[in-house]
Parts: sequence; structure tokens; C-alpha cells
Amino acid sequence: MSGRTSRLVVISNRVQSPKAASGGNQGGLAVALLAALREKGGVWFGWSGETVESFTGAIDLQQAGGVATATVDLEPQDVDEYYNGYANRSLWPLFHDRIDLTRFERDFEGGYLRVNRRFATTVRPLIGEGDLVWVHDYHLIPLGRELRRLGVANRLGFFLHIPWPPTRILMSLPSHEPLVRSLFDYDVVGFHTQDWLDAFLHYVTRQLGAELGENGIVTLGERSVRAIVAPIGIDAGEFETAARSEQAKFAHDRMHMSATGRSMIVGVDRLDYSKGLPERFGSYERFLTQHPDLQGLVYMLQIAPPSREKVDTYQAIRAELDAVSGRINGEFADIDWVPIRYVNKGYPRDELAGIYRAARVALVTPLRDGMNLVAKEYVAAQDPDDPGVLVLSIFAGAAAQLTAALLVNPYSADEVADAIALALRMPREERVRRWRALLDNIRREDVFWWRDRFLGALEQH
Ligand code: GDG
Repeated sequence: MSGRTSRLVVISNRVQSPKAASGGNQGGLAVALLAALREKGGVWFGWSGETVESFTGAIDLQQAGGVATATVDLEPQDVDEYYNGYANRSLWPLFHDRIDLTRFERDFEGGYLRVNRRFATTVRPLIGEGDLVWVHDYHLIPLGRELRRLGVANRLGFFLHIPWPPTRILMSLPSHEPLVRSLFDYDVVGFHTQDWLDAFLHYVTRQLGAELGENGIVTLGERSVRAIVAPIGIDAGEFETAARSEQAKFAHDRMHMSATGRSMIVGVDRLDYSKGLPERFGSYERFLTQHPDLQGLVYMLQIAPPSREKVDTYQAIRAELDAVSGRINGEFADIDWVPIRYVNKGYPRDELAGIYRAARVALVTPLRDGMNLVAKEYVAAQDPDDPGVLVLSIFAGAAAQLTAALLVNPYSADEVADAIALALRMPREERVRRWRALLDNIRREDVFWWRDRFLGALEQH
């Protein structure tokens, strides 16, 4: 595969299928990366999601919609230790400041390193001379090091989709040092926000003695890496169009009819403890208690498709939410009113766009979130003449860009309750003014801007 320059090799835990993307059921990330792959040529490599009794490294190479994807099956033990173990029981909670939920087991770490080595050996023959290699997310932090060990001299980039934790939290990870050192085998490392980048720089300068130079270059011994901020966006145009589609209109009308004149407050989150759902339900309960006049004029729709169901903390959050929503509904419901509609399933993207458009308020209140794309999608889906109000956690990466939202501390039930009341009473003029400022950012710093910003840095390095 050598001889052609600057093709793109994308490597992530899972590969998005171009077929699903053309069906309109794919997030902006997949759309942007697939477009880049189509333009530059190259391949998207990752785990197939399937298991095989014993790892063979056999690649399933597929060509669809002008893009090549390559997937590999893993062993059940790999999935337990690498995916359900180190990635989702160690790194995910720790990087979201939840030491209390973090499990450290030697087998998890062993499996994580083994799968990273397996990924490296398997993808190695697909990397041609001059190709840009772009590795995604916390599942694959040491992949760059493994590729270097195999003699890969290409430009290697790494993007972290989740927050980078404060140094004192990261230090509770038993092998934090080799893990972070391995990032120096990349040429460019990207984060969503300046906060996450600062936390990274704090660790590498204080803990490893790295030196910070011009232009985000950080040097550790022989190796230099450029650390950049590149906030991910959405495909704003596509989402605005989705919100006007037939399916969206249908969902919108369906919501309106079932609302019987009440204003809808919407939340859409993968069922995950980082999203702050029990706190959100508690804040809504506080709002209902403090504003009896508004009770019965609103209802909340929480869409929360289950995820990572093999991990015990995810089973626990599901049980907790069933209990909290049941308790609030039991306390406040009337014969013709259910205050919280809580659904544990996913909806097609167009339909989701219609639901966003029908909502007067969106509650995006994670306790920690790398970026949060729902906040951006909600804004893009609004009716320009009568837009809704975004209530956004200060702990979501998106808060750094979406400053015209109602920014709240998700731990404070009073603050969120006040923001809900303010949003419901907000005059149209102010809603339009805030929405325009938000949309301006979302259109400007969209997912293609993000991709070009990262790849531009990688090409220059
Ligand atoms: C990580 C970081 C960062 C949700 N329910 C449905 C549905 N969704 C879609 C949303 C949105 C996506 O899932 C969720 O995006 P997030 O940004 O909230 O979060 P994570 O999945 O946790 O991803 C995060 C992101 O990476 C990108 O860098 O923003 O901070 O944690 O697009 O619309 N989509 C459909 N039906 C649903 O019911 N079709």
C-alpha cells in the first residue's frame, strides 16, 4: 500500500459503517471522518464488535460508499479485560472524576495492553508510507507506542474524546506514568477544551518533568508532541435539514399532540452515570416543588438508551433512575399528567431532531463530559422563529463554546430549578438572541472545522 502520500488511516475502538452513515443514522463524527476518508483515500480500522474463540488477526476488509473499513474480531477475554475492564471500569470513571466507581485490576491492564498490541500488529500492514494515522480515544492510548515499536515512522495523531482528569485524580491509576508517557509517541495530541489540555500539561510538566515550548510543543527526553485544543462540532447543516425532514415533522407533531398544550423539557443521553441523570431528575423535582403554578404546564421527556450493560455500574444507574423517576411520578402525577416520561430506548436521528425541535427547554446537565454533542444538536434543530432554551452544565466541554446557554452547576438542584423556570418564562426576543449566538458558533466550529483543525496540525507537525 505504499507509494501514495497522505492517505488517512483512522483507528478507533469501533468502526462506523458507511452504510449506516448514508442511511442518516450516524453521528457527525462518523460523517466527518468518512468524508475525509473518501477525499484522501485510506481506511478506518477497529474492532468488529464480534468475538472469536482465539484471536487470529484476520481482517475483514469492506468497501462501501467510496470508503474502506477494516475490522478484526477479539477474544471474549479481550472484551472482558480491555473493553468492559480497563476502558470502561478503570479509565472511563477515572477520567470522569469518579474514583469511587473506578476498579483497578492487573488483568484489566494486561488485557488493555494486549489488545493495543494486537491492534498495532493487525493494522500495521494497512499503513503505507506517508499516510497520516489518526487514533481515537481512551481505549487506544498506548497504540502509538506499539506502532512505533513495529517501526511505523508516520505522523501519528491521537484525539481524546473524554475529559483529561486533574493530576491528583489521575495519580490514583496504578500505572499512570507509562500510560501518559506513551502519548509522547504521537506527534499531535488533541483535547476538546483548554481545561482538559491544561490538566494534561499540569501532569506532564509536574509529574514527568516535560518541558513546554512554543505552539503547544511539549518535550520529554527525545520526544516532542504538539498538544492542541480542537473542540468537536456537529454537522450543523445536516442536523438543521434533519429537523425539517418528514420524519422530524411527524415526531414533532406527535409530541405536540401528546403534550396537550404543555411545554416539553427534553433530555437525551446515553444511560451513563457521567450524565448526571439522578441529579437532573432531582432538580426537576425541586422545580415542581418550588413552582406549583408551573406544575401541570410542563412535562419532562428523558430519552436514555442503555449502554455498556455488561458493566455493573451501568446496571446500578439504570435501577436508580427507575426508582427516582417512579418516586417523582408517584408524588406529583395526576390523572391526566405524568411529570416525567422516561424511555430507555433510542430513536432514529431524524425523529430525534423533531423531538428536539418540539422541546421548549433542553436539559444537558452532565457532571463531567468531554464535549456533549446533544447540546449542539438541540440548538441546530430549533425553529428560528420560536427557538427553545438550552440549559447547559458548566462541566460539559461544550460550555466553553456555548456561553449563550443558561449555564448551571448540575450539583445544585436550586440553580437548575431556577434555570428551568427562567427558561420557561423567557421572552421570545431573548430566546432568539441567545439561540442566534449559539447557532453562530455551532455553524462556524462544526465537525468539518474540527477535523481540518486536527489534521492540519498533524500535517504541519
Ligand atoms: C463521547 C464523549 C463527546 C443519543 N441518544 C440517541 C442518539 N444519541 C446520540 C446523540 C449524540 C450522541 O448520541 C451522544 O453524544 P455525546 O457527545 O453526548 O456523547 P458520548 O457518546 O458519551 O461520546 C462526549 C463525544 O464523544 C464526541 O467527542 O462529545 O463528551 O463522552 O450524537 O444524538 N442518537 C439517536 N437516537 C437516540 O436515541 N439516533
